[in-house]
Amino acid sequence: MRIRRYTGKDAQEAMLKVKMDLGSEAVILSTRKIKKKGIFGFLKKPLTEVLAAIDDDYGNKKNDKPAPSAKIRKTAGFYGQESTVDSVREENDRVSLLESKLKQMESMLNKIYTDVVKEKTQEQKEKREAHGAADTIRSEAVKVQQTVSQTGTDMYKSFERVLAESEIEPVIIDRMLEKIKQLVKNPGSINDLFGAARKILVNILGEPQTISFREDGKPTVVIFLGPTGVGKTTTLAKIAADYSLNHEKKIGFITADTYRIAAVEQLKTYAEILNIPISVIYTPEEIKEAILNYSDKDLILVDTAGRSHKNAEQFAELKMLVASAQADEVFLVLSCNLGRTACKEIISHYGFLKNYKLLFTKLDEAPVPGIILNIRYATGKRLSYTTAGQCVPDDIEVANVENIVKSILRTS
Ligand SMILES: Nc1nc2c(ncn2[C@@H]2O[C@H](COP(=O)(O)OP(=O)(O)O)[C@@H](O)[C@H]2O)c(=O)[nH]1
Ligand SMILES: [Mg+2]
Repeated sequence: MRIRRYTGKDAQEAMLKVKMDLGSEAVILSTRKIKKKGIFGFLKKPLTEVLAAIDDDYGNKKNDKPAPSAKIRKTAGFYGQESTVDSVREENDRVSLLESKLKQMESMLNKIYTDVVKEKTQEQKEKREAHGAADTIRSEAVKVQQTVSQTGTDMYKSFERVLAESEIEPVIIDRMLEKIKQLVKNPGSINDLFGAARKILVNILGEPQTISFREDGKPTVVIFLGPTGVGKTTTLAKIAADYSLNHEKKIGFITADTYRIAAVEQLKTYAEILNIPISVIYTPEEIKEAILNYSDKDLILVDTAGRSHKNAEQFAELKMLVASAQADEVFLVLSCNLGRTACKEIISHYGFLKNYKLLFTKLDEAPVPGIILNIRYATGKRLSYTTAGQCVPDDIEVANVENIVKSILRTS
């Protein structure tokens, strides 16, 4: 058995020394407080002295039960003959050790408590600050949202105004807005609306179609209908010039417009210039024979009088002519400078036509081409050509949907 004495500023420090020196199997025989020796010793804090022992054979006795771990043992019996005074002293030492441990624990607890309280206060402070910040962010977000929706509303209003100024029918504007809202969930700017509108308009206007030629070798008969003065005769001459000069088609003219002498003369002039034969018919029945006479032609273009759709007798005659002609293609010629109401009336009067293509003239005179969209939307009929000037043969083209859309949206 080895017995050693260890001192420390407190029991903990002395115990640590025991453990380091003798290992954890050491047995604590006693602990006590001691005053340092010397003149000033009494002024200093007392030290703790620990008396510890370890069995010398401990490491060799493999089969022995391991010694109990370091702990404070009642000293009586270990030291053999101990006096009662010693026992009391040891008891006092133990009490003071426990007291010091308790104090340590108390101060540790106090420290933990202070730390916890401090942390809690800090946490609460941070929470309050975070709440404050969240409130600020929330109110800012509400403001931004309001601004965005306000801007969004303004955006749609401005956009709607552009369409209305292009004289688009309100029903079409509503449908477009509906569709745009489906396509563009969060418009960043009015350009997003225009982008979507462009696609919708291109879709509504559809692919234009020109004359579809018969493939059975027989001439393709095309009849031009529409109100007076819209440009039927001029347009017919433009188309004839294109097909005869650029596509080498053999063409024949038939005119049913004998209402005005000048009208016949007008077409005759173009016929002479273009070297195209012309037949003048005075009754609807005559058209069959006139068509038969052109059986060697590729294309027969039939001009009609600008019958007023308001004059029932004149209009009945026009219907008879259409029925008699059995044309392969009917072009309803409308001028872009017609008003919206006039257009609606015309469309409803020409509703007797089974199939026809839309041909718009005077794009150059129309401040807005909304009529093209309105009529295409109302009738569902194909666009064909558009004309933009009096010049024969130049001022005609296959309807350019992209340009029409640009004009409607006033974008370049
Ligand atoms: N500005 C302009 N005038 C046109 C256009 N097409 C025809 N016109 C003119 O409109 C007037 C009537 O044309 P016309 O062919 O006689 O019409 P119709 O009565 O329907 O046969 C004429 O003075 C034409 O020169 C066009 O695209 N633009
Ligand atoms: Mg005419």
